[in-house]
Amino acid sequence: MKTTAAANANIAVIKYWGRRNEELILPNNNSISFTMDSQLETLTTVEFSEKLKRDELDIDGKTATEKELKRASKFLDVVRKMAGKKMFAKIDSINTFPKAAGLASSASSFAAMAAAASKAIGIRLNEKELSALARRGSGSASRSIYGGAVEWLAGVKDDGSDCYAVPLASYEKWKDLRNVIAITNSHEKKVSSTDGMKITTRTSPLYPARLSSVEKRLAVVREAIKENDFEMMAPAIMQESNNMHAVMLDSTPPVIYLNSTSFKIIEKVIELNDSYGRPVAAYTFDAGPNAHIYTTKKYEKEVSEILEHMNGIEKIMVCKVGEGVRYLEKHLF
Ligand code: 2P0
Repeated sequence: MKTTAAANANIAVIKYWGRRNEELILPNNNSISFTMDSQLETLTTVEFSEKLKRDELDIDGKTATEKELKRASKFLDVVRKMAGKKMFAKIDSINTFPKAAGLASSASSFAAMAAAASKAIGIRLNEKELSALARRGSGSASRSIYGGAVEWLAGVKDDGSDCYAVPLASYEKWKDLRNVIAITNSHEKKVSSTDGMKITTRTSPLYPARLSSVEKRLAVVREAIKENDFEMMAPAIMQESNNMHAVMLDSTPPVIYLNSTSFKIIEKVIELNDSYGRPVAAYTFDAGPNAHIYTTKKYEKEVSEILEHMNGIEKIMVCKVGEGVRYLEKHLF
């Protein structure tokens, strides 16, 4: 059966950086994100067929590279094993935003692919099972199954059976939250997250300190999400981004994703918060130089205007919090 699913990217406020199991993609710590609205969306159609000799993948209207196809096939092998079937699949996937620009397209891609492929092959999964399946494609994809605020539980079991995401708050509860995104470089990143994480966990002397300090920030953000309190979580969001980029820089070779514009944006957000005497905005950066400035509806315009006056920014987008994975009637082929 041909099946189409849509999923949105998520932007973490407490980050996943480092795995305890590479093959099963089990992280070293819990992470928390907000799922974005459909400006950062992936649509994916999957159809399994006895007639195909291998998996076929098109991304954004073009035949995927061998590397992309290999990664998708490896993921589909997990789905085939779960279903006890051997058929190959035809997949079409489109993104509404640039691939691998640090906008977490692998999260929306594998969340959509997990939903479409599992249904297309005939297996029924609940949300936790779907989240655990999406995780096998890309760790952060486990979080894009749900809308609103989401926590991915690292779990403790070796087989990963307690490693999946759970919803923390609906998107209605956080409807006034905004992510003002400043694209400072839309080119594909040089070091993949997978490689960057390995370098950090193997070589950074500061990494163990990150793992012990992240628990405190997780607790603060969890509480703030429950209380719907932006000011409570804003300092923890910025500390968390700084901490992750600090252990990246502490690695050998250093893993550097931020550029000079990213640092200028950090300074501007600090100045803005100082001018109010309280945090009205919080920056966070993923494995890329693009800034995600979380703020509330009230300060969205002010944050955008500050960015509009800066050099080195290619594009500004304002995202709201969005919904989780969903199935669509209309197919891409
Ligand atoms: C996160 N990132 O929690 C962290 C923060 C980037 C920095 O999850 O396998 O997309 O390379 O596609 O899951 C990016 O890693 O990993 C990520 P790969 P993934 O959002």
